[in-house]
Amino acid sequence: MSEVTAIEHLIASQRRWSPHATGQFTSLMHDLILSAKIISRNVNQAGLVDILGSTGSINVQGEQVQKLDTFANNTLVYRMQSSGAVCAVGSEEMAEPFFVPENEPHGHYVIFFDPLDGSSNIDVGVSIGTIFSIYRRPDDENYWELTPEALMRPGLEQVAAGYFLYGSSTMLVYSTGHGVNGFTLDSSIGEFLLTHPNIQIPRVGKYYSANHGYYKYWNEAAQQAVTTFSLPENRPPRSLRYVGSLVADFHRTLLKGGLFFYPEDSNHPNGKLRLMYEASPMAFLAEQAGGKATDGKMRILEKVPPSIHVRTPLIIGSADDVDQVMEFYQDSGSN
Ligand code: P6P
Repeated sequence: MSEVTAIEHLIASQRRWSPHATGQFTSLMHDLILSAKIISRNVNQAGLVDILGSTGSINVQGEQVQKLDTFANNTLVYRMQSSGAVCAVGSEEMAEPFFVPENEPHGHYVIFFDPLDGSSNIDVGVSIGTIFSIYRRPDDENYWELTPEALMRPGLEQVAAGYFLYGSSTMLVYSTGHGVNGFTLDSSIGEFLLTHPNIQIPRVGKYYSANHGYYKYWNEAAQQAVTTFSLPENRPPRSLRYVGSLVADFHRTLLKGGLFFYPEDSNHPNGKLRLMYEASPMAFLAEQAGGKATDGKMRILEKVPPSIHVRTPLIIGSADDVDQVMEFYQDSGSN
């Protein structure tokens, strides 16, 4: 297979699906990819320079902010602001979205990201990642009337979504609504090359992924649903795989099939994962790859967020596995 870079693949895709593209999205993706290469470099050197550990500050989520979290967020905000393709940026690390001043170069895209998902794994060398979700600016909003509320749109309206995975290799997996493609960073030339064209998630997988430590906090439907994977009556049990980084757990689910399961519990009544920059982008990818994503009551992509940091339960992965879990939610009447 000839070497195809991520930008070459994007331009070819636009020729087919978006012939009137202005180049703004290409510019955005170029600067997003550059940001990820910079973050990847620092993640891979983290053990060698004094960048491990916490800054000592607490973010809007009430979580310890790791030094790499701050670096990743600052890198992304700077590159997105200077791309000229973006009018607003929302981040897990920022209480409110950043709006590009009207007198600075700006474009019609809005981007939300979790700059370094899985940060609790940074110091122990486990895969972490950057998750992104891209919308077009609401057309009915004049630039000077852009407000955080105007940006709260359902995941169905995403124009693109994906993630960078900083693991055994650095990967980019994303979709613009025409299938899901994976690219692997070839550090010798500094390019992401197409390695996983047209990813399709198997209808049934070998694994399920959940934090069993919270079992006693789950409602009965969630407990029964997970038990059907761990203690099935008439077939071998599924293997449990749980990394604790959504990007790593979802990437395995996307490629190998299975179920990722983070339901609400008595400590997280609305779930733990954030809708705008974790669940929605992963749901966009899952559905583009033939999978499903729900909160136990409704399709993730149909949820209208009341605010940027709203949380949601997440049941995502192989279509048949998600359907099987939903049977327990429907039987229990908890949907
Ligand atoms: P728990 C990481 O902090 C994260 O936001 C996701 O990446 C991950 O899937 C989840 O939280 C892990 O949560 O409660 O199992 O540690």
